[in-house]
Amino acid sequence: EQLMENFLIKRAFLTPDRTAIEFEGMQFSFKEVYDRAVDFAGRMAGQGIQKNDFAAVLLKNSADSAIILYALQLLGVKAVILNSRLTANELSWQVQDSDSAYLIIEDSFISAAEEVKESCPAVIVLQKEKLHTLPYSEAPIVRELDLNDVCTVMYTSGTTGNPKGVLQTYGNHWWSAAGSALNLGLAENDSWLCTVPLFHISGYSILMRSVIYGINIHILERFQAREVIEVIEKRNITVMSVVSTMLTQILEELGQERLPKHFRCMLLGGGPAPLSLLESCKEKSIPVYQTYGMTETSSQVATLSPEYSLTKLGSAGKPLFPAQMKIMNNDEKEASPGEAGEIIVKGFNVTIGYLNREKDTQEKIKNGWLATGDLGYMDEDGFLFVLDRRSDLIISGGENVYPAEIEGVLTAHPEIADAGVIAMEDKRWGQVPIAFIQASSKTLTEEDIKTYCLGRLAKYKIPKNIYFIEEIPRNAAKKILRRELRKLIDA
Ligand code: S0N
Ligand code: AMP
Ligand code: MG
Ligand code: MG
Ligand code: MG
Repeated sequence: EQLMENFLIKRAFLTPDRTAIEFEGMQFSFKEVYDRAVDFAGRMAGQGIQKNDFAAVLLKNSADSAIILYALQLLGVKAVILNSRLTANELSWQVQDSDSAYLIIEDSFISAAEEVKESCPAVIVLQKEKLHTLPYSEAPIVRELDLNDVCTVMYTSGTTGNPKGVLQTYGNHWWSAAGSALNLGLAENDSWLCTVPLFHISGYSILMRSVIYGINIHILERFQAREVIEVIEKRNITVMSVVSTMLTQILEELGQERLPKHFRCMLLGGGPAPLSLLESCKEKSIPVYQTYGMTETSSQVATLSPEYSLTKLGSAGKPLFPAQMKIMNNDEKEASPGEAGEIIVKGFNVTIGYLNREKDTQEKIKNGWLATGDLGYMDEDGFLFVLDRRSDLIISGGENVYPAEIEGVLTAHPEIADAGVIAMEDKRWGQVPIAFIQASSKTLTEEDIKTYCLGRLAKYKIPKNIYFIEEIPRNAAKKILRRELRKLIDA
């Protein structure tokens, strides 16, 4: 046991009057956030939610969504945070896999929730906008939390195609926030702009930093470059988290303008950063901090410190204070400087494993070291350079796309004998998936395939181009030869 006072309770006690959340012209102090979270907790308790239950949440970015997420922490409920870009099929799978007893939704997602309920009839759906009208019951608030307890579950897929629930404990979030502050620094007037989704750790980690540091989080429902620039200026934003797609749009929108002096940190993560983008930011004096992190590390695990942002351009920095990192070469030995290999990480921000997946957990985490599957090297000074993503992973605008998952859906089509998916470079999204199809009928068209995918795959996973070929190249072990597929389009 490692007990600590509930983060929100502690924060509301320490700095009750500081602004905690800004959203659509409204401001909430930590005291107000706490009071509202207690109220939401009471309404949810009235519906039977209890400590240690799993509750799935399907929410948009808003102040109330953030407060509901805090309310679940007050109740000691494990929040299974769903990606709202997914289809009902994909959501149902995660609700079932996590055995969530509750599904808390944004009212506008009601039709998806109804579909989820068809495959998970026992799940109790609670609509966000109606929560405050439900009967209030005095909720047993978890005043003291155990850092080893699971706080959140976020799903990521893998090479097998089936998503796995990553367990994030209170301790993971605590140490992630601490490590970030020890590197980026902390100022009392900090205000962190959150336009990344709260359903990703990129967004959720900002919520945790807000209560742990006592700083304001400015939430936008969606990303829009012009609005972002105005908010940074008018609301005195000092820090913002972005993926490359967002930063590219901010740069375009800025044109000859500059970001104000009070803006001190553009935290860039979620995927590779093109050097040209980093160079343009340098020209425009945008203080970019490249970071490397993942759902399994509860956000950043390495970040470039400010003093190296120019001399080590392109590096994702050094491991944060509470984390360790090594590169393992093909002989499973620690690589020498400059030598490429798999990035492995260890630390209090690293997940304890995958929900109900003992075997996957043991394969990925050995003696506390998590094998990321990503490739990189460290230079003589210990700076990390990420070379390539974990096996086959495609990153589109910060969303992960797994070829195996798409191939599974495609080959289930009666007129598709075999399918292979690879990435194609894309100006807006960085990468997008494209598919090669070995059809078993002569009448199957590109349109048929895209329509078929629509109900089964989130939009960002639907192959942008479809190529019909005679046969999908596979090796003796039946593994798809993606390099051969790539040659077909490069030719
Ligand atoms: C890039 C975003 C904002 C684009 O969304 P936008 O512009 O709002 O699109 P919509 O209006 O919703 O839709 C318009 C059309 O575009 C399609 N679409 C939307 N998103 C994508 C996409 N990503 N790829 C492909 N297509 C997309 C829609 O389907 C729609 O299509 P049509 O018109 O056909 O209907 C948005 O995608 C976004 O928010 N991306 C970022 C997600 C994110 O945060 N990822 C990071 C995940 N990783 C982590 O959390 C770990 C790393 C981490 O923690 C971190 C990351 C970044 C910064 C800091 C950290 C940290 O360590 O703290
Ligand atoms: P997710 O947990 O969905 O955010 O995915 C994390 C993955 O994004 C990592 O395992 C990497 O493959 C990739 N990634 C994150 N940061 C970087 C970076 N700085 N450079 C290249 N790839 C990155
Ligand atoms: Mg948009
Ligand atoms: Mg990702
Ligand atoms: Mg088939």
